[in-house]
Amino acid sequence: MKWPSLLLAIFLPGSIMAFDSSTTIWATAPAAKFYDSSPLGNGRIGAMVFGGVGEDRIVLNESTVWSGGPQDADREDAYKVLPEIRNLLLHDENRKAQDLLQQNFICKGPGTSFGSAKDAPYGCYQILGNLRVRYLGEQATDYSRILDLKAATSIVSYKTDDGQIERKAFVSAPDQVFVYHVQASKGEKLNLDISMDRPENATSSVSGSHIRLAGQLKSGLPNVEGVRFLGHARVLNIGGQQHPDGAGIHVTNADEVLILVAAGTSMFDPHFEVTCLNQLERAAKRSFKDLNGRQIRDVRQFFSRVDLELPKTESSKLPTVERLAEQAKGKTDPDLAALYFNFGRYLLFSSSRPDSPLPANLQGIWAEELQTPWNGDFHLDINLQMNYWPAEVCNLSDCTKPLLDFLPKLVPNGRKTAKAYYNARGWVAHVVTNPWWFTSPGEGAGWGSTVSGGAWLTEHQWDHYAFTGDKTYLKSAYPVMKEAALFFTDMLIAEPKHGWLVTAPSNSPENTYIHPTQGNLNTCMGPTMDQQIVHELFENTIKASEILGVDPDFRKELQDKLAKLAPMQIAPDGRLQEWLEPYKEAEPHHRHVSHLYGLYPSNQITVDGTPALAEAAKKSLEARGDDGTGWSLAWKVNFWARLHDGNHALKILHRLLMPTGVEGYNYTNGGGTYSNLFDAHPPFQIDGNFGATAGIAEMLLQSRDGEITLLPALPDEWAAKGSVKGLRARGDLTVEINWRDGHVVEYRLTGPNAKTTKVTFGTGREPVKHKATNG
Ligand code: FUC
Repeated sequence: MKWPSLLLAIFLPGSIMAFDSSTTIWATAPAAKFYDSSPLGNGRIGAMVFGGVGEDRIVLNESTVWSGGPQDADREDAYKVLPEIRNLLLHDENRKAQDLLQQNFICKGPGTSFGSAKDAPYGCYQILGNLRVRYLGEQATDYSRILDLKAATSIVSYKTDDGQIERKAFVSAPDQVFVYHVQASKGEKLNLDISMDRPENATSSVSGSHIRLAGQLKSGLPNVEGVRFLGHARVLNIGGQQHPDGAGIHVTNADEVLILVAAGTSMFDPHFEVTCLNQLERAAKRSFKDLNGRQIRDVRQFFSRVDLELPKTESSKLPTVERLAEQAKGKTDPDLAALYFNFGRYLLFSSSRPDSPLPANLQGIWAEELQTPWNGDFHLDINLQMNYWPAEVCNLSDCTKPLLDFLPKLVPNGRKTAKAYYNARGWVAHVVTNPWWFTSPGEGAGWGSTVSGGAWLTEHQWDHYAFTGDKTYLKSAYPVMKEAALFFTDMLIAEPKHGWLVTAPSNSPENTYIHPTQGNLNTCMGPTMDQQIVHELFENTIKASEILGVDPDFRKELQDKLAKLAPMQIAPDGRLQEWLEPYKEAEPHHRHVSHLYGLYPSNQITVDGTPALAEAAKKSLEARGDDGTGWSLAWKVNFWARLHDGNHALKILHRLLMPTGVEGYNYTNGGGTYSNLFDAHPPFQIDGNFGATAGIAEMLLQSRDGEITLLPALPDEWAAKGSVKGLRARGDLTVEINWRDGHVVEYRLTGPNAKTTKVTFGTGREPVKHKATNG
């Protein structure tokens, strides 16, 4: 049974914890590091609560705290070397082509500064600052720190010599402020010092009950103003006194303290300081009870859309970090997967709401650093897309809005880049982008010239339509898809052996092949992932033009070119080929598995539709191995789910849930999970959380046009008994499934339109074909 979240407020420290183990992250100590702390967010403001006893540090974020600025990074004359680059590729002179690319076909200027752009034009996502609450003279026993996902609230409680303290924190979407409330029980008094700080580029000032942390970041560009930002706190107390000074606000002898923090930047709001003040003043008029009630109601409308029940075991009663450790030792804990799944949904609606100014970045909205890893940007060769994989299937379709709104804004720069490098119509984005819509190739030819980054994003436009059936949306998205397709109609060339149409130049994201005579290289033509993405883009654009009844001539052109695209190939060793030629890869266990894009997220490869390709994909996957970085593991969960091998998918999920202490950069393996359930690339990167959340959904439900499969990859460990409610299938359907002993005992499809859907029971045990009418 589910415990109502209100019960959380009344448990006594020291008593047996009474909470729902699939919706609560529980620790018995304050966070020692950032990766232990509790993430909170409202889609724009993020907060990480450490819950320390002597000092509680709260790391504050705001999603538009970005250094850098709009840079002109296109080389206007790059297209002049394109014929020569292509000629070299057509004559198998790939090394010379890659050298020429590096000289003439990368971006102008420093590009991403190789991931260190804090003070450079590309910029990076950064921490807003720290809020610190120092508790004077506290001794704590029976300490507990929980993150209640259902209420999106962190609750810290402990006993003191004289009573009990309870602290609740959340970031309110309705009130647009971070709320931090401390309550002392009878007999206990609160003596606190409150301050704000940031390691650089900011000053903090105190006035009355207000603390302001204000600053400006570097744009890295001459004559361009860097983003200005503000964290503005207001302190309110019941009982006791406030004493402001230069360092902060000291509260003495209070019974209850409420700290509210508004935050904003100049990126999209020139009046952000006034906006913050207004938000603060409005929130300060409400009682904590009122703020809390509004928070719970708001979060419920997102959280309650899906409910997953997996078998609970003795492990469910343990603190989260111990659950991770026990499972790593082999203890069964299916309910931990449900918790991880719920946490992924939670992270999505906490970092990406319909009104978020930017999509969730590499760290969602939770950075501790000034120089975030990989600039905390939007990588387009897997990472940004993976962030949104769970959105549609997990019934958070509205949370895709920041991504879907961001995408058309890439188009103007993307057109310029398409002209400058390819003399092509339409638009293109390469491997990375930022809030200033960077679309040029990266500064390294090897990795920077992936040409399908923008096109991959358009898949999310189509999928949004496929899940919702929203034709108005499709109509608004179509011009972006069309122009992405237009780019490729100009950009594709015929390769010499078969006359197939291929992208050139490009690469298979970040992977290196061994050329038979020219050593290790990246640059090539027609890498399999590009071909699959272009295939899908053309197909989706064709379908969209038919549905909308527009562009018959262009549709015909796309149909012709679609038929001529290089197909997926099976290499002599039986694997799906990653490149146009059957090259070997330099790193057989490379984290990117780009050529299996056709298996997931696309469904060009399916177990029943294309069994030979599915078998080849399986061989590729086996060769890549079961290890990887966090997001790589998450992708593999989805692959094995699509191959209908639930036990293998679960094996990878367990690998991802291995506790890790590794914090340096690791490019090969070492992926795992920190004690707060954040994904470790390492370091922390949120895509793995989102990718695995999608993977868990994919184990339970898969859908294509007019067709759904229930329990396609149910692992033995989850088979005994379980249920899932509220998942979404393509075709505007909401799905409920109950199972026992690996078999569906009951299911229900609901949707607004009466239609017939082919339902397959895909446990792999007894596939049965059914027809179901909605209702
Ligand atoms: C790509 C990946 C890395 C990392 C970075 C943010 O470069 O290959 O593993 O995820 O993006």
